[in-house]
Amino acid sequence: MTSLPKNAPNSTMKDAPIIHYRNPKSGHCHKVELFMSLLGISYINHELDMVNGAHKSTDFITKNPFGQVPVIVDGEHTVSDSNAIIVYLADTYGSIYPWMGATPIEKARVQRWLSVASGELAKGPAALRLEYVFGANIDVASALAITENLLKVMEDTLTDTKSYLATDSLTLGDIAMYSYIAHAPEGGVSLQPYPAIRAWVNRIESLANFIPMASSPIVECRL
Ligand SMILES: N[C@@H](CCC(=O)N[C@@H](CS)C(=O)NCC(=O)O)C(=O)O
Repeated sequence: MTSLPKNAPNSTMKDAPIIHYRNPKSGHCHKVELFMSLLGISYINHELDMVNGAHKSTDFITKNPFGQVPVIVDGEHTVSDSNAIIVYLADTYGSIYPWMGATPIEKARVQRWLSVASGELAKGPAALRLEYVFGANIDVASALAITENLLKVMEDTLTDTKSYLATDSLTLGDIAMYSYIAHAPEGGVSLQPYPAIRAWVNRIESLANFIPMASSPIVECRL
């Protein structure tokens, strides 16, 4: 098992646990939960009954007007959007470890992967999985094309750096990308042709305090 990066705390004292509003099969939520676990923050998962529209209830809309999970409530602060949440957590509980990168160019590289996570990752592998796991209607041809290009870029990046996406150590860029890439086979996307990506997935899964996302059935490969 790999240790947490140097300077990252493995336990953080808090007065009260963070409340995490989530769906257990959401990679956006897993991203948040994984990061809270890596940081050793105490939190409680609150499962939203999304099948019956709990995420569109008046109460939940006051927490996130977009009616989406994840949302966290940390004392007086309510934060929504998975990338916004991990940035908040890193700044609040991440000690002096450079989760967002240490230099201007590193910060730019980390931010780029956060953008990829809400762009290509969401429109590609996450959308393909959404179709199979939740029965969503998506543009499959577009999602497959985006996914193929994304995996090639990631494979080339990780082949060059041989470790992590943005810098030579773990950053929020990796946390933001991990869940939907690791679970891409649930959307019919095989990671077999991508050895550097598979090694990166294993590297993250070897971190102390790593927690997995609930698995869904692996379906026939379409990419
Ligand atoms: N940009 C948001 C996207 C979150 C998102 O798409 N959440 C999905 C679950 S994975 C959701 O709540 N969907 C319900 C809806 O959009 O009505 C984030 O990163 O948190």
